[in-house]
Amino acid sequence: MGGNAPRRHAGLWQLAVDTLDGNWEHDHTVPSRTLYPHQWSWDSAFIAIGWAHVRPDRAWRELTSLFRAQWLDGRVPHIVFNPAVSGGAYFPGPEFWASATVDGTPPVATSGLVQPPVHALAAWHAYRIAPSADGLAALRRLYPRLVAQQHYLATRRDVGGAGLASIVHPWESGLDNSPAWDAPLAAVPTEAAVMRAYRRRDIVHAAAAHRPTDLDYARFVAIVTAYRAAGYRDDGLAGRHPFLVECPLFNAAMGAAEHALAGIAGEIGADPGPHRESAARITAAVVDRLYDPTTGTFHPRDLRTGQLTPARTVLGLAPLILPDLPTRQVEAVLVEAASARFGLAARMTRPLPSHDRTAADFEPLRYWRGPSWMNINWLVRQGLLAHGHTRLAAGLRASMIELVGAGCHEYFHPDTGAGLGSPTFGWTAALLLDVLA
Ligand code: 2M8
Repeated sequence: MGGNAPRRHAGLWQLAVDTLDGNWEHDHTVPSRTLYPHQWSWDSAFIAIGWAHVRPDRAWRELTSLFRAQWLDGRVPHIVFNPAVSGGAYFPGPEFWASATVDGTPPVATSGLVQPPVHALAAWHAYRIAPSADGLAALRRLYPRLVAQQHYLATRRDVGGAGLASIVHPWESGLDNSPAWDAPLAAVPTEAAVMRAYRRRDIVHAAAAHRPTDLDYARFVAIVTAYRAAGYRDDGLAGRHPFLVECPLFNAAMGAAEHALAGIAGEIGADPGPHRESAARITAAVVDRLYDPTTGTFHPRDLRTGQLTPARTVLGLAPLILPDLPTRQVEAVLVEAASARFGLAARMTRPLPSHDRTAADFEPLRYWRGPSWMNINWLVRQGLLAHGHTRLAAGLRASMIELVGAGCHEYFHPDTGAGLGSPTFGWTAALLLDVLA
């Protein structure tokens, strides 16, 4: 496998290609053979971007296989289970989700949750990396499915009624145990949360101190149990569901998806107009609902209390990926990003951490509570480029390349750069290719 390896980083490029190749599994790429041996939704989107640089055919197969598992209501499940992998290899496995018992689900077993809708963005990005007749045909096939995904989120998940999608589980944010979820999670009934009739598999493969806690898992399981008991239906969520939050990253992804869909629509001869209008509405709602002028950053809104959650996590920077974010918010987010909390600079040693470095609950080793992750840094870099901040984008890029020098780890110690979690992680490899190219 060759690809357009930039000479200066030929070794790193090859490492990333080998990592992706090692994780390739007939029609998708696993995030990690040990920790995550199935297909994950937003992982596949990021991974498709990497494949576009070296094997565009795989980029399209990756997205196509994911969308083949789309539910009739338009939701794209966050896990598509590989029937060839033992059900016990990952918890919670297919039996726990029991998707086959629900109407409108695909023949393959899936979870019932979603993840940030970065797929249109990824498909459009992948196509521009590797435009071709096959790519165009893939875009045509994907377009109605991407539209259905957006429709599901914009309608059934608009629990707050203000034009934003709610997530019904921290897993839907992709930042599972972020301090952003501490406040809403604390309200999840603990009685249900402490019953543990299951065995975690993650801590067989990764250090328990680098993963969510047992209490986090108990609550994660309790929330899925509630959603599953209602057949994963979304009507009446406000009256019965224990976790309902409007997340800035999730909704920024939803807005960015409309911008990407406008691009795709233009390319395939569909009408981009409605996508531009939806994008403008989502951006306005993100600003209106999730921006806090007193902190100068974005926060998740907990629909159960109506309040913004207090933690200043990296989620707050994500709306930068909205190309039509007003200048006032762009400037405010840049101040937040450049502060001691996150350390963005034209010359920076380490990429952005996942949580405010100055916070008392900053944990440099624990998953989404401090460590640096390539996908979030990639998204922020895209946002910087979209708003013309090329020097900051270059600084961030250099720090990302330096970070992954030690290997395509899942996440990294935000100070030492030591690799954490899976050592051969899909989206780290894929997004490294994108920033190197
Ligand atoms: C992590 O989440 C899964 C649950 O979905 C887990 O911890 O088992 C998160 O980092 C998530 O963002 C990611 O998509 C997934 C697979 O890489 O792992």
